[in-house]
Amino acid sequence: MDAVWKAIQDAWNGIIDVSSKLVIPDWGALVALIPVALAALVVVFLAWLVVRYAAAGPTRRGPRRAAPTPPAAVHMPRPSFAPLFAALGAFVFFAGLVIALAHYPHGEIAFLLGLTALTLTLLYWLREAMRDYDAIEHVETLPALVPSGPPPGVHVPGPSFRPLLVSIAAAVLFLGLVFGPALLVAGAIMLFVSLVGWLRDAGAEYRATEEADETGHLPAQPAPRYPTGTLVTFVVLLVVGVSFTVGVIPPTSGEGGAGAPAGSPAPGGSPAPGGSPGAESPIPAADVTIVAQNIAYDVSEISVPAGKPFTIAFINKDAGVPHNVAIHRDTPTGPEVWKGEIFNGVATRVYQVPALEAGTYGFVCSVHPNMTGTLIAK
Ligand SMILES: [Cu+2]
Repeated sequence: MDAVWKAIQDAWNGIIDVSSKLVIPDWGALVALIPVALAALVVVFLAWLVVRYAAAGPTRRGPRRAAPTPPAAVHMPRPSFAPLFAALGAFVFFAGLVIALAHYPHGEIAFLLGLTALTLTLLYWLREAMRDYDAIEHVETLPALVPSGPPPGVHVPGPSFRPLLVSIAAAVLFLGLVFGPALLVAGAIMLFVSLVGWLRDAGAEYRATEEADETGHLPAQPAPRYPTGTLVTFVVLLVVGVSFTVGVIPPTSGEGGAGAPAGSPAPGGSPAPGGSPGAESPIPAADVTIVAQNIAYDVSEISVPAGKPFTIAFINKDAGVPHNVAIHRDTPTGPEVWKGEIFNGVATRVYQVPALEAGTYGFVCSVHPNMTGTLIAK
């Protein structure tokens, strides 16, 4: 009788299992199907287009267009395969580069072949262009296209180096965002200097325009002096910023006085020299390692040394799901002793945990109370 009951239960569980797959879709798999669906959509659209085009009557195809004739004095290059060849050459070049990098250090031949192909196609284009050039009827004068000045009543600001200076400053500022605070500060000072200068220029220009309202005469803006002083200042700032960023100044074993503000950019700017080979390892060195996957820890019990600080390498393998490790007295529901930072997967943190008295603790995810384990300090 029990066996029959068991069979019925199994069958029912099977039905639930299958229906749950229909009711609760696997979103990951569905998302992965989106490109396929898009490709199918494109194919259907193209097929529809071909059918419609084939069915369209001749009148709907538009009148035949006359071959374009360029206006006088305009030279059109003759049709040429050179751009197509050059594109192919560029493709071969980049393919060679990729292959060479993939087989480093043995793939130079692919790179050289690609380079040769690109060079040959570009030379072919050059020859075509020179033939074109030789075929041109040379004209001595070109029509004047550039007007000598603005129309009357229109004021045009004078030439200025300010936009160039502001661009340089902004570039340094953005480099600072990437490489560290020293360059950021240099860029900010540069930006401030160039913007204040621009403001001054604009003020002077505005006053001149106002004066012109009364005198009826607006003097042309003089050509600006070369901003030698500003550029020298920029170079000095850039050199100082770069030196701080790469750690040239202050000397690493230098006096403590200058170390505090400058110490921070140096480690951020360049990775620790000794750490690069070991840093590749996916599991960082720590006293204990805990993995979270599918909203569960991989261990149910861990042991740590009592009475001294220790480290937990916590690997969150659930993409986009927040987890952490918190330590509670006695059991996972006891009073909280210590709480690690909550962070989204996939990511790894090494927690620095302060010393615990010997005894039994529970560890738990602050986000998912069902993720628990036992921690023994001894
Ligand atoms: Cu969790």
